[in-house]
Amino acid sequence: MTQDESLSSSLGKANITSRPQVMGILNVTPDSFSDGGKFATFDKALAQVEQMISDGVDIIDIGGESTRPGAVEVSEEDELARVIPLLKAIKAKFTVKVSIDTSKAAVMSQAITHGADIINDVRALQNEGCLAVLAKSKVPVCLMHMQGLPRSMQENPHYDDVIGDIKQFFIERIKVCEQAGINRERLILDPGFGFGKTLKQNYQLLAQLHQFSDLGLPLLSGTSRKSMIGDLLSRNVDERLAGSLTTAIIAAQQNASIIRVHDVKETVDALKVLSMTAKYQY
Ligand code: PT1
Repeated sequence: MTQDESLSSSLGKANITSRPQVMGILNVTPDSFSDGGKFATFDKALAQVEQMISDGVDIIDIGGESTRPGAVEVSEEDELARVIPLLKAIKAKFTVKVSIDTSKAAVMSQAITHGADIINDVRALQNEGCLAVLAKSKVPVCLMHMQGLPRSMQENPHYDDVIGDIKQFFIERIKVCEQAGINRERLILDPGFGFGKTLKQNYQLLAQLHQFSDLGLPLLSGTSRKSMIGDLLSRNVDERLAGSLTTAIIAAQQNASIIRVHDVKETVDALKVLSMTAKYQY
């Protein structure tokens, strides 16, 4: 492993000369917003994982509950049935890191038992029992900011100061985690693009992502194919690649450690070009 590779493979150390980790999205929800449920079946999901690995993915993010605007919650039983067998199969077949996108304590618990490398929670461990499950483990956890809940979060987002309010939320959640016995060193922060934010607020957050760096924790950025791109450009979900790559680069330039994307191959290429160029900037 080269020095750059070893740097970029350790969470939190990413900077503009060691490119961020690419997290590839694997939706196993029948209503997933941009794959239209294409990978809803088990074999297709595994084929998708294999493709993402050959495209250079660092982490596979498995989600069994859609959290896009308007989505409704799924039962624990359904979510477990979608996520756990797939996690087991991926762990048995590949060596890639796996993140589980869930807000349910029971899913977190079983995921950790079956080798999940990261827990990714859009509700930042605020649901019953989540803090306790994480406290018993050693896995890193992503705390995402959301205003409201998926079903209605886009109805009327409001902030006094979008950056300041989200930073305050992070400070409070970090404190709660530490008090529950989850070390600060395990935490990853995500401002939650599209989760109760207007178009303008999403772009303010993207432009000011570096403002969260002083919390001293790795940042995750997830903008891939979202409305903030589609609404700005008047593009359907399958026409948002250029916009998505641009947001990935903007996040990477501000030291994001993990970029969550649908288009792994294209994002890895873009980030390699950024990284090569950054070596010669001073
Ligand atoms: C995210 C994220 C996620 N996004 C993390 N996990 C989704 N850590 C699922 C739209 O505006 O950003 N970070 N898990 C997907 N959610 C959305 C939200 C999908 C908004 C689409 C939109 O189009």
